Amino acid sequence: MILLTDRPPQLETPLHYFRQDLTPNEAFFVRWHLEGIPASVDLRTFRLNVSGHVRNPLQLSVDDLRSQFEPVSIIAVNQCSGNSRSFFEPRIPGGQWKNGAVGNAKWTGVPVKSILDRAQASPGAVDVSFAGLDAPPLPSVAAFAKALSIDHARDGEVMIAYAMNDRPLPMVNGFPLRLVVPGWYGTYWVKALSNVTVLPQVFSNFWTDKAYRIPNAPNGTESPKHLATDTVPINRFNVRSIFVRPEPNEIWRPGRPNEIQGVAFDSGHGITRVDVSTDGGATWKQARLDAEIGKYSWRRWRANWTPERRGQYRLMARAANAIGETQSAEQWNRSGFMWNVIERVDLKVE
Ligand SMILES: Nc1nc2c(c(=O)[nH]1)N[C@H]1C(S)=C(S)[C@@H](COP(=O)(O)O)O[C@H]1N2
Ligand SMILES: [Mo]
Repeated sequence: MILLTDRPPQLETPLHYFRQDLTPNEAFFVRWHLEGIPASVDLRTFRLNVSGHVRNPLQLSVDDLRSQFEPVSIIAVNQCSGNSRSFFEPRIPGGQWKNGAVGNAKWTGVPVKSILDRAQASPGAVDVSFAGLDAPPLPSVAAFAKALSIDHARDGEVMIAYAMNDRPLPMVNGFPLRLVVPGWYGTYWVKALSNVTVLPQVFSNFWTDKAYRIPNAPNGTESPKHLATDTVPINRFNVRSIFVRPEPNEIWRPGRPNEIQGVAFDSGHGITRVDVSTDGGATWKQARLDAEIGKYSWRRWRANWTPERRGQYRLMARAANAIGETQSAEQWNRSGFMWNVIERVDLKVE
């Protein structure tokens, strides 16, 4: 793993792990906001509390979740809003992620809908908030919590996961429970989830009102000289691809056949096409797509290429989805969120 900060821990996944469709638990990226993260959880006493605007408040153990509800599994990409932040120009403060603040895993758990049905959320419910076990260092710092609209929380896909790739969640990825919000940025995927609160009004805290907002403009873009005044909470993934091979500054040999490889994903419409250029964008050809393994999973793409001559090459990749959305030519916002500029990687042939 690539260490960005140690308190709180922020760890980036090295690219070579993306040669597998599912990112191994041991190598999954790690992002926390607050230093006071849980280091152990006693399952004998741990309870998930479901309360607020409900007729039947619940306290559920992890065993209750495993034994009393029908499990569901989904393969889904979890990506940090700030993935690839280091590529923005002008540069943006904050975690200088390259492309590894993302991973694809099989999540197993219980739909939030089933839990809200059992808790009998009252009519008039507006939002559902989700909070975890991590604690702020000072009373003046807001505890980490996020919220979804009641309709989103009840869509049957948003789930409380107790397993990742068929194993318990790693401690740093939210043991024993985390929220999974398919197609939405990682900030909503609350880890070490302990409190679900149904609210009769719109949820509001630092993490929704001040942080994790994007310009209310196409692709969340604004100009450094004219910052947007109208902003909205970050939400669904845009379309993007990532080069898996070659890796930056890899050296390939002239005359030798090679496979260029990458992954692409969006918020669930499905990747339908990826185009690749080996000459800095002058010409493009269509990549082959591997079979889709889930609409919220990433999809692998490949292109054969035999570099003829020695030299420096710029490879580019541009993914498109089923509703015709594609990657941007340029993009900037003050937080360094939602990077989806047409991917590029430089490689030497010698
Ligand atoms: N409790 C809690 N959950 C959290 C966070 C946090 O700081 N505390 N960070 C969020 C952010 S911004 C991201 S990108 C994802 C990262 O998930 P991972 O560490 O499992 O990769 O967790 C989310 N869930
Ligand atoms: Mo994030």
